Amino acid sequence: MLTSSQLEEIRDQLEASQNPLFFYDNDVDGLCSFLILRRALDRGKGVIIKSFPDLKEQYTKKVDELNPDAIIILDKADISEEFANHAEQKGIPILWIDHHKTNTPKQTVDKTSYYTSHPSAEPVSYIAQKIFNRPQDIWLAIIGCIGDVYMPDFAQQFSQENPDLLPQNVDAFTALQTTTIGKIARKLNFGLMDTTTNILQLIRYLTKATTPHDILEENSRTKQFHKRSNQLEEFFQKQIKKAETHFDKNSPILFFTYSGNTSMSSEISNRLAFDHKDKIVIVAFLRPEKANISIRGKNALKITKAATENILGATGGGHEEATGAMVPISDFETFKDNIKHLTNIQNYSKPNEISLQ
Ligand SMILES: [Mn+2]
Repeated sequence: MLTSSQLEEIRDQLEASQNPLFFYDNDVDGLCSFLILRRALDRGKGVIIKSFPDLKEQYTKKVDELNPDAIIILDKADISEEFANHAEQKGIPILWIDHHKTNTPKQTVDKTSYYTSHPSAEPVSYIAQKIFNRPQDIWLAIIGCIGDVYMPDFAQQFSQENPDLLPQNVDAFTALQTTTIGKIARKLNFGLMDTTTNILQLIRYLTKATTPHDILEENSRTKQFHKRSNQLEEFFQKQIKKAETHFDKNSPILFFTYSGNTSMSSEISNRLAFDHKDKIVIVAFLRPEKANISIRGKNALKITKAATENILGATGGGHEEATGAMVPISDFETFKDNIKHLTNIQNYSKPNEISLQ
């Protein structure tokens, strides 16, 4: 975790900015980090980062358009050299707060004010909450943390006061899959898979919301959010059912592929990993061009690296037991073969019996 003096430095940089522009990752941890800082400062604009794996050059247009006096990047492992150079040329400082291992070259990182909680890797919504410590934002930090499968220290008191939302003494994984806070975290992830107009409406609402109940409440301003998240929840449940019926119970690896309009490999793999704690879970969303893959379980990061290193154009990374990867569809069979051959890492005695479905 960051030290208290690092948190103070961050707070000073944020408070010095009159017109901050936030770029944040396209998930509930990124979203909650942004909301916590935006609410504390009561100023600034936010842009969701949809490029992967890094914050790409295309976002310099937003910088030109909004002309901020500071750029804040939240929950993104990498930024492109072009983006960093553009900000440098315009004299705009970049404050970058993250919790992943970065692959960004040092010379680019050095153009920013970079703070990471890696390797302990507390989520960015946890860091954000620790910067201003506003009690009225604790619930947002808890949603962001549980969305990233992390139980923050301030959750205990929240649980005592709100056992209906987060029962006491559950671990983060259980909280994500079985509690109301976990349900809200997933709903927000689904809510972010919508059109820009609808997402903006959701974020405007969340900027003013005061409790988790405001998110659960159906009213004219949450109508579209509920419609979208319910629709995706239904798709999600269908995929879980399908995975369970296809799953070979003797295989140490649960391998599941699906397609459709929406990629939700992270959500699907989290649920499958929760229901099969002794397995490696690999979930791939197949697009015409590429596969979006989530891997969960012991050594997920090692598996991800080893399964993508000989594939040109493949990317992958994340945390020890939860990663994401992208593989060109033309190499998806190679990826599968790589997984089959990764038996040394896992110490499986019968490598040839691993069947991928
Ligand atoms: Mn994230």
